[in-house]
Amino acid sequence: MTNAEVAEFLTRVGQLLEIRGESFFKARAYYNAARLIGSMGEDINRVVEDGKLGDLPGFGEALTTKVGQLVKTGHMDYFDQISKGIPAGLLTLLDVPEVGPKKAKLFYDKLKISSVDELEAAARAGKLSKLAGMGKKSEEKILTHIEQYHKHKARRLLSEALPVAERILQLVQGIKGVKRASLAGSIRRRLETIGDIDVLASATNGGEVIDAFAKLPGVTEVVSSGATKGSAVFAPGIQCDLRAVEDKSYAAAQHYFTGSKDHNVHMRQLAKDRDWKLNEYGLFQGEKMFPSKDEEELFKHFGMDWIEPEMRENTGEIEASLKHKLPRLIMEKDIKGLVHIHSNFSDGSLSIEQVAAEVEKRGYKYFTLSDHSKAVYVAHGLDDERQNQQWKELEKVQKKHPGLTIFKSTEVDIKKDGSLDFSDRMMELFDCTIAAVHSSFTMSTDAMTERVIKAISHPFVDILAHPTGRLLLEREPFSLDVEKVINACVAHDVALEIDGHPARLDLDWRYVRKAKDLGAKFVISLDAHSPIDFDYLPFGISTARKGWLEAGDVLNCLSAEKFEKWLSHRRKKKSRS
Ligand code: DGT
Ligand code: CA
Ligand code: CA
Repeated sequence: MTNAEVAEFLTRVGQLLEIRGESFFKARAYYNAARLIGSMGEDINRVVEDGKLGDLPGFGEALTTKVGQLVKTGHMDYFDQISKGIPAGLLTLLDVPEVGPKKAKLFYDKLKISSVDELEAAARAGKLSKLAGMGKKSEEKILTHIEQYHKHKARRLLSEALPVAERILQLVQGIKGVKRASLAGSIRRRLETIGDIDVLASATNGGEVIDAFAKLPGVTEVVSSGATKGSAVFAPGIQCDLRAVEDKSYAAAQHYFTGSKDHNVHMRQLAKDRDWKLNEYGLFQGEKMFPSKDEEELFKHFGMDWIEPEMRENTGEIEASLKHKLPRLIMEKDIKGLVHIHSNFSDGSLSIEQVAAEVEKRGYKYFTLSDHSKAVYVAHGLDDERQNQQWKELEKVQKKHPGLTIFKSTEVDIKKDGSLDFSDRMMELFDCTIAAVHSSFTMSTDAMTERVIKAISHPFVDILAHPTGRLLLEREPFSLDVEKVINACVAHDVALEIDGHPARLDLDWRYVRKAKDLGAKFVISLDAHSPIDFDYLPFGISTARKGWLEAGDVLNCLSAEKFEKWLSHRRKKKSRS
């Protein structure tokens, strides 16, 4: 199990205890353990193997035994014990946004509700509003949240699905008779959310490969199993389709099953225009098959360059490939410095020294230390005094790391009226300011757009962070005229952030593409709060790649000197005006 999977499981244990009406303190031990394991840098399997589980803060003997069993076997007796007598459906209520264990328990105790459908029916019948602590407003809210739940329940974050997919791919590659195997579908295109995982394999014994697939470790349910196609659910509840093809069809099948569907439709039309036929078995002229050893050769038959999977969304990549004008997409190794890192001065878990060590260990040359400002009090945002303390500490750490440049930065809150959470005098003292909306999300489009543009127009704002405020599968973006905001960023030479946190990936790649065309600059950030967040870079990168970005579009591909020059250049220019 990954740290994230263990964390999710332990959160469930805590929620179950609360539903059972146990004391909150008991549940809290599991929530704390979940948070700790979910955010720590060490692999939990390693910690268990090394017998160090009991050394973790808050881990007494009982918790150590239970979590140890979970990590070793994927199973926890205690969970089975406490979930006895609780309908499985009751736990799914917790997947509805803002329905916590307390409310779930209330709905179950008073109305015997144990499924989302029953909850919806009760809300529609006006029964929820009559419960203690509920009202018409909260009932309406629940209905909106149920709508969201239906929309999202079938999908997973890329970050959740990708490790599972990579593990499955490895296992498939090990199945006897498999010659080649690869990921396909949305996961290969690195879409931000994944419906199901698609894997392709070539083999002469397709049926046997599918049989073996259905028996792989991690399979919790076999959905279907045939001669060329199998479907199974893998822990933690992600479905995977495996197709087995003959090796001579591998290139065409890989292309077909990677999609997107719209890209495929367009490619098939190109084939038709030439009186050819393209499908998952190959490219044909009459009965004759054009041999293609790999996708590159398949594209070559059309006079095209190979198209990166991330770009296959039918947004012009086919035309660009025909003209040999595809961009050279940015890669992880192009990134020279890390942007938007929190420390324990606000809501990060690492000290500035630990952040510096982490950044250096990973081979980057600089980072921006961007803690929250005071308005974000839940995140212990900094006022002037604490900001000054943070700077002092930063300078100490900077002296100890001469090879690293630490930029004095802030994630300054954009207040409701578009003003910023630091005075102009303070704003000027930062090397790099990142402005972001953290509250009052429900404003009209016009008001929100005006608010954000006012912030962008501030003479000392460098970067607009997570521009639309979305949380994937959880919170819709706020209502914003994104194109207007992009234009304002271009006009004021403010960079747009691609927040690499896999639950954000904000700016969305569809807008990234538009912003690039409008002449915007970007940073790819981590929005890191803990060591594990330093692994988020691939997600920011794939968002940038899906938006066709090249290294030259992204400011943190610059050397520390050039990045600094970009920042100071705007400071001089703006303080003069
Ligand atoms: P997902 O799973 O919803 O995140 O998205 P995909 O793109 O992985 O979709 P999926 O799993 O239904 O199908 C995998 C690929 O198979 C898809 O990207 C393209 C191809 N494909 C599926 N159905 C069709 C179809 O009706 N026509 C064409 N041309 N291709 C299809
Ligand atoms: Ca899929
Ligand atoms: Ca599929």
